[in-house]
Amino acid sequence: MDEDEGALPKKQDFSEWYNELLWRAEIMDVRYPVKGLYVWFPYGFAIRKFVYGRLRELLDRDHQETLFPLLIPEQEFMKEAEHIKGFENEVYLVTHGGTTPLDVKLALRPTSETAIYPMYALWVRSHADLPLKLYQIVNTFRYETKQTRPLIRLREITSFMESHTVHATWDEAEAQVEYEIGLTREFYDGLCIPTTVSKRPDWDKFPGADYTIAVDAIMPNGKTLQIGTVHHLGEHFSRTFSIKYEDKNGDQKLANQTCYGISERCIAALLSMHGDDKGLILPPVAAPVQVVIVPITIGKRHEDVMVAAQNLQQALTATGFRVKLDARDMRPGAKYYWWELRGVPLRLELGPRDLDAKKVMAVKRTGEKTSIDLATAPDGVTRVLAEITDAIRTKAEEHTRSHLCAATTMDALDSALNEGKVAVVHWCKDRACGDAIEEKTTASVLGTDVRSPYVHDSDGACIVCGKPGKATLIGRTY
Ligand code: A5A
Ligand code: ZN
Repeated sequence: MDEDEGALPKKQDFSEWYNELLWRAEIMDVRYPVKGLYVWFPYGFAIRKFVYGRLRELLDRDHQETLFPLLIPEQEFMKEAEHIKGFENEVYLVTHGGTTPLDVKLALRPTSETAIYPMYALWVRSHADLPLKLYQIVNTFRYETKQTRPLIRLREITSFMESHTVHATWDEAEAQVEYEIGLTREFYDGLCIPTTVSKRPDWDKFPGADYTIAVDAIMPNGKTLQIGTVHHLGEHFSRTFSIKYEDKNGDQKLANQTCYGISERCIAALLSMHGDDKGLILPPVAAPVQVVIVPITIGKRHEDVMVAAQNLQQALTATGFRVKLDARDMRPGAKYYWWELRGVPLRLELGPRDLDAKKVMAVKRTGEKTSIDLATAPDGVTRVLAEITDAIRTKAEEHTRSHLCAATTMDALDSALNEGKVAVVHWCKDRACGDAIEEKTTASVLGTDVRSPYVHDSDGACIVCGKPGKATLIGRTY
């Protein structure tokens, strides 16, 4: 995998660019012989480690991590009516143990409500046991019928973070939903991924939820990707699974619940949002290699330069940076290409002349050069990495802002969508008007109650019927 493969497809040809990048930057191998299942290359898995490390850190503030079984008895799975309706066509069933047909068929979890909640029913006894907030990061299986794509639509979701909380009252669960939205936004903000948050229309909520708040990112081609969802489950599941607690007066009450999920789509968004025609661009927080040192050792001073490069690596590593010294016997240009493709935020070029000037040339993956004093290199690198993060964030924000626009007529909406934009319209929240929008545009009503620095949650006349409506996001989705 090097220059010989020719140039990467341009990012404007997003699908080809994405697929080729996953291969060349060694993120996923798509050759596994089961549809919708993919293999993490070690480099991709290293990115995953940093991204999910961050997610764990955020969750560990007030959740505890747990691990439930993969297999769910079919009859547990079949208890909650809406949940079944939503998932029955997507569930893989284990029917045999060896050659013996199973008395109780076992579902591979598509999500774990029906694995976790029967246990919650045993664990929750009194108000003193609440709130209960657990999460797990596991694989889940969904027999998806839409086109599968690596990191985006999987039949085995390998990195499903699901949180499941239990509360005394509906209002407390609602407060938890708000908290989790905040947490999701903080997570994505750390990855420099701008998001729009909105309340999904009723027909698109999670099966078994009172309501669903979704977090979307606008991908390079203007399609939206749902990169997280928070669900208020009300008493739907607590009634089905009998999750009850004794309140302070000694009365038995049904608990209220939330659940919340993020998958490796977060990595799809990370790679897609920031990359360019040369390859990945990783924000330093998510980069397995944050700094690569390339020694330029043409001529006689090979030894001097190598010693200085090693010292530099040591100083930076001791400060806590993830640093690679690329001493391979390759042309410097080929090394630049290699690390640019893999999204390393900062390259330090060190040659004899730099050494004499006691400086090192710093080349940002976001496209600027600057010089850093060798004597205070850790400070210099700290500063430059922060500038790189800012540049990545600013570019992503500009992309998102420029892909949002308002539309007040159906024709304007249609042409905005055809230009690859996400539109803000006013909608009265009637199903019939929502259907009209979706039929006319082949796009989706993403949601109302929009929270985004780029969109005002305003009132206006419904784009279909003219009755009072609310700001609503409309987009073509993955
Ligand atoms: N139990 C709740 C959390 C749940 O399952 N919610 S969910 O169905 O909405 O999934 C959570 C998130 O997982 C979605 O918002 C989406 O970002 C991601 N996701 C869902 N199906 C996926 C698939 N087939 N491949 C990759 N990610 C998926
Ligand atoms: Zn209407």
